[in-house]
Amino acid sequence: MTPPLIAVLNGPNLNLLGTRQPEIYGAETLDDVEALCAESAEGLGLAIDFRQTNGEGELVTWVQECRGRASGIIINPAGYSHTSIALMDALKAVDLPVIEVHISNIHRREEFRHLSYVSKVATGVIAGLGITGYALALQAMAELLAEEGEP
Ligand code: CA2
Repeated sequence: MTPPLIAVLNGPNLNLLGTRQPEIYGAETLDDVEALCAESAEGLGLAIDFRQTNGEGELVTWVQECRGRASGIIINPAGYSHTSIALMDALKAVDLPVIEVHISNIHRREEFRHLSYVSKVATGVIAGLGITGYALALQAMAELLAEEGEP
Protein backbone atom coordinates (compact mmCIF):
# COMPACT_ATOMS: atom_id res chain seq x y z
CA MET A 1 0.00 0.00 0.00
CA THR A 2 1.39 3.42 -0.94
CA PRO A 3 1.74 5.85 1.97
CA PRO A 4 -0.32 9.07 1.88
CA LEU A 5 1.65 11.91 0.29
CA ILE A 6 2.11 15.15 2.22
CA ALA A 7 3.35 18.25 0.39
CA VAL A 8 5.79 20.20 2.57
CA LEU A 9 6.00 23.61 0.91
CA ASN A 10 8.40 26.40 1.85
CA GLY A 11 8.22 30.01 0.76
CA PRO A 12 10.67 32.79 -0.01
CA ASN A 13 14.11 33.07 1.55
CA LEU A 14 13.83 29.83 3.50
CA ASN A 15 16.67 28.58 1.28
CA LEU A 16 18.81 30.97 3.38
CA LEU A 17 18.11 29.13 6.64
CA GLY A 18 21.28 28.53 8.62
CA THR A 19 23.22 31.26 6.85
CA ARG A 20 21.97 34.35 8.73
CA GLN A 21 19.85 35.40 11.72
CA PRO A 22 20.45 32.19 13.73
CA GLU A 23 19.11 34.00 16.82
CA ILE A 24 15.69 34.02 15.13
CA TYR A 25 15.70 30.97 12.87
CA GLY A 26 18.32 28.68 14.43
CA ALA A 27 21.45 27.20 12.91
CA GLU A 28 19.86 24.43 10.85
CA THR A 29 19.69 24.63 7.06
CA LEU A 30 16.73 23.83 4.81
CA ASP A 31 18.46 20.53 4.00
CA ASP A 32 18.36 19.76 7.75
CA VAL A 33 14.62 20.57 7.74
CA GLU A 34 14.09 18.21 4.82
CA ALA A 35 16.04 15.43 6.56
CA LEU A 36 13.97 15.93 9.74
CA CYS A 37 10.75 15.79 7.73
CA ALA A 38 11.84 12.67 5.84
CA GLU A 39 12.74 10.88 9.06
CA SER A 40 9.52 11.94 10.83
CA ALA A 41 7.37 11.01 7.84
CA GLU A 42 8.92 7.57 7.56
CA GLY A 43 8.15 6.86 11.21
CA LEU A 44 4.55 7.95 10.69
CA GLY A 45 3.97 5.96 7.49
CA LEU A 46 3.74 9.10 5.34
CA ALA A 47 5.56 10.11 2.16
CA ILE A 48 6.65 13.71 1.60
CA ASP A 49 7.22 15.99 -1.34
CA PHE A 50 9.48 18.70 0.11
CA ARG A 51 9.94 21.92 -1.87
CA GLN A 52 11.03 25.56 -1.58
CA THR A 53 10.40 28.47 -3.91
CA ASN A 54 10.92 32.21 -3.87
CA GLY A 55 8.00 32.75 -6.23
CA GLU A 56 4.45 33.48 -5.13
CA GLY A 57 2.97 32.18 -8.39
CA GLU A 58 4.98 28.98 -8.18
CA LEU A 59 3.77 28.40 -4.62
CA VAL A 60 0.16 28.93 -5.74
CA THR A 61 0.68 26.48 -8.63
CA TRP A 62 2.17 23.85 -6.31
CA VAL A 63 -0.83 24.18 -3.98
CA GLN A 64 -3.21 23.75 -6.93
CA GLU A 65 -1.27 20.68 -8.09
CA CYS A 66 -1.86 19.01 -4.71
CA ARG A 67 -5.47 18.34 -5.70
CA GLY A 68 -5.90 14.63 -6.36
CA ARG A 69 -2.21 14.03 -5.63
CA ALA A 70 -1.56 14.85 -1.97
CA SER A 71 -3.51 14.01 1.19
CA GLY A 72 -2.43 17.14 3.05
CA ILE A 73 -0.26 20.25 2.93
CA ILE A 74 2.27 21.49 5.44
CA ILE A 75 3.36 24.98 4.52
CA ASN A 76 5.75 27.61 5.79
CA PRO A 77 4.65 30.47 3.55
CA ALA A 78 7.39 32.74 5.00
CA GLY A 79 6.88 36.36 3.91
CA TYR A 80 3.84 35.48 1.77
CA SER A 81 1.97 34.56 4.96
CA HIS A 82 1.52 38.25 5.62
CA THR A 83 0.71 39.44 2.10
CA SER A 84 -0.73 36.79 -0.18
CA ILE A 85 -4.46 36.60 -0.72
CA ALA A 86 -3.68 34.49 -3.83
CA LEU A 87 -2.01 31.84 -1.67
CA MET A 88 -4.86 31.95 0.84
CA ASP A 89 -7.39 31.47 -1.99
CA ALA A 90 -5.42 28.52 -3.42
CA LEU A 91 -5.19 26.80 -0.03
CA LYS A 92 -8.92 27.26 0.55
CA ALA A 93 -9.78 25.97 -2.92
CA VAL A 94 -7.63 22.83 -2.74
CA ASP A 95 -9.80 21.51 0.09
CA LEU A 96 -7.13 19.48 1.91
CA PRO A 97 -5.95 19.62 5.53
CA VAL A 98 -3.41 22.44 5.81
CA ILE A 99 -0.95 22.95 8.65
CA GLU A 100 0.94 26.25 8.68
CA VAL A 101 4.39 26.22 10.27
CA HIS A 102 6.57 29.14 11.34
CA ILE A 103 10.00 28.57 12.80
CA SER A 104 9.78 31.78 14.82
CA ASN A 105 6.88 32.98 16.94
CA ILE A 106 5.44 35.55 14.54
CA HIS A 107 3.25 36.97 17.34
CA ARG A 108 6.29 38.02 19.39
CA ARG A 109 7.85 39.83 16.45
CA GLU A 110 7.03 42.97 14.45
CA GLU A 111 3.36 43.95 14.18
CA PHE A 112 3.33 43.28 10.40
CA ARG A 113 4.05 39.59 11.06
CA HIS A 114 1.06 39.16 13.38
CA LEU A 115 -1.42 38.80 10.52
CA SER A 116 -1.20 35.64 8.44
CA TYR A 117 -3.73 35.27 5.62
CA VAL A 118 -2.81 31.59 5.50
CA SER A 119 -3.90 31.14 9.14
CA LYS A 120 -7.41 32.15 8.09
CA VAL A 121 -7.75 28.97 6.01
CA ALA A 122 -5.31 26.61 7.77
CA THR A 123 -6.55 23.63 9.74
CA GLY A 124 -3.88 24.38 12.36
CA VAL A 125 -0.88 26.61 12.99
CA ILE A 126 2.46 25.91 14.71
CA ALA A 127 4.82 28.81 15.46
CA GLY A 128 7.87 29.47 17.57
CA LEU A 129 9.15 25.94 18.12
CA GLY A 130 12.00 26.09 15.62
CA ILE A 131 12.29 23.39 12.98
CA THR A 132 10.71 20.91 15.42
CA GLY A 133 7.46 22.54 14.28
CA TYR A 134 7.72 20.65 10.99
CA ALA A 135 7.98 17.27 12.77
CA LEU A 136 5.04 18.23 15.00
CA ALA A 137 3.05 19.23 11.94
CA LEU A 138 3.67 15.83 10.34
CA GLN A 139 2.56 14.10 13.53
CA ALA A 140 -0.62 16.22 13.64
CA MET A 141 -1.24 15.55 9.95
CA ALA A 142 -0.97 11.78 10.51
CA GLU A 143 -3.60 12.08 13.26
CA LEU A 144 -5.90 14.23 11.10
CA LEU A 145 -5.69 11.68 8.26
CA ALA A 146 -6.34 8.79 10.64
CA GLU A 147 -9.48 10.61 11.87
CA GLU A 148 -10.52 11.04 8.22
CA GLY A 149 -10.05 7.31 7.71
CA GLU A 150 -7.00 7.53 5.38
CA PRO A 151 -5.21 4.17 5.19
O1 CA2 B 1 9.33 32.05 11.29
C1 CA2 B 1 9.13 31.68 10.13
O2 CA2 B 1 9.21 30.50 9.77
C2 CA2 B 1 8.80 32.72 9.06
O3 CA2 B 1 7.83 32.14 8.18
C3 CA2 B 1 10.09 33.00 8.31
C4 CA2 B 1 9.97 34.11 7.28
C5 CA2 B 1 9.31 35.35 7.86
O4 CA2 B 1 9.07 36.31 6.84
C6 CA2 B 1 8.00 35.03 8.55
O5 CA2 B 1 7.49 36.22 9.12
C7 CA2 B 1 8.20 33.99 9.64
C8 CA2 B 1 11.35 34.48 6.75
C9 CA2 B 1 12.08 33.36 6.09
C10 CA2 B 1 13.45 33.83 5.71
O6 CA2 B 1 14.39 33.18 6.53
C11 CA2 B 1 15.67 33.62 6.55
C12 CA2 B 1 16.57 32.80 7.17
C13 CA2 B 1 17.89 33.17 7.25
C14 CA2 B 1 18.31 34.38 6.70
C15 CA2 B 1 17.41 35.21 6.08
C16 CA2 B 1 16.09 34.82 5.99
